[in-house]
Amino acid sequence: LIRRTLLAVAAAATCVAAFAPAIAQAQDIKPRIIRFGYGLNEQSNQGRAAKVFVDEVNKRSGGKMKVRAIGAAALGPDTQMQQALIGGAQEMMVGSTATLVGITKEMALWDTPFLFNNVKEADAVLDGPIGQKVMDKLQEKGLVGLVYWENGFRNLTNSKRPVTKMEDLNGIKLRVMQNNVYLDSFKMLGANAIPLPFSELFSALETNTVDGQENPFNTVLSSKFYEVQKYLSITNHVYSPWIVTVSKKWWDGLSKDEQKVLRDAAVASRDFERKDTREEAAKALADLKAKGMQINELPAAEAARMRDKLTHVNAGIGTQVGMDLWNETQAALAKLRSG
Ligand code: TF8
Repeated sequence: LIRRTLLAVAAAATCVAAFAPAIAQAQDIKPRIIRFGYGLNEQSNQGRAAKVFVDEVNKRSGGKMKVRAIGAAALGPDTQMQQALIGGAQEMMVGSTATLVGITKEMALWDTPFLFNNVKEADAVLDGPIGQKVMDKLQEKGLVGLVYWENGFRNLTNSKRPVTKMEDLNGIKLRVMQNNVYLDSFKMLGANAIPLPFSELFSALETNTVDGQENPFNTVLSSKFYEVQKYLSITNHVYSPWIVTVSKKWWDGLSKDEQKVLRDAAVASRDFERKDTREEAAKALADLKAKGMQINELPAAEAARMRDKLTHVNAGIGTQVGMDLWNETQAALAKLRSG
């Protein structure tokens, strides 16, 4: 009897082992085509991370879920893609949080000048409860946020003159993102701020429709702005996140397993993207110099003057995002800074 039981147990074990792969494959995953739009070109940090997302989704879904990454704003600028996601005409995208402010006002939190002192603070807040809370606000508007990628600290370029003090911005036609905080901030500094979608920026610079723009070093490099901009002034005036979003209409029709594939792949893409972006940013200044850009830092006193001036927009941001969220963020940062 004992022998028979043992045999049965052994047989059962073999059975389980034999069926284990079948069980894993029995995840509820259907063949899916996912259009994933983005605004920069394929050779940018955004493009490289999009490729990682494609591979991760492929791997994690056993090849059933196929992401078509479509860059260079071929599906439209950020704001147009956001509407396509909300309406269910496009599945996914990555873009600036700043262009989402018109849809979800809490996103303006990330536009606060000098909010983060370094990327460690940015990661902690974006990946923590505050970042999640802001991301969850998208759901009421028909979007599901998955992760934040790093766009990076923004710096100023223009074709007129080195900006070494606030007054140098007077009369400079400066393209800003389509967002009231950016508009107010640069008006406050004396620039002639003009909102434009990113997809129109290169030609606007080339034709002198605008004189300058502000973006992280990585983008100045990958979008070849050095071809049409002579001066780069290191201002680090704000840390800019990107956010990976999904059409809620489409997301709600996915199985739990399919949603998990996308979530896990998004996290993997984020970890790659931040590392890649930081490595590129560390070398970018030397590259931009080699391309002929004239680079200047701001004297500490002038940087402080600009910073002071910019803090005038903070009260408005607090009201816009809600004082609870604003205070919670300030408290979280104070805690991070106290070590
Ligand atoms: C900008 C942003 C861009 C994003 C991107 C196209 O200046 O920094 O990186 O909008 O999604 O518009």
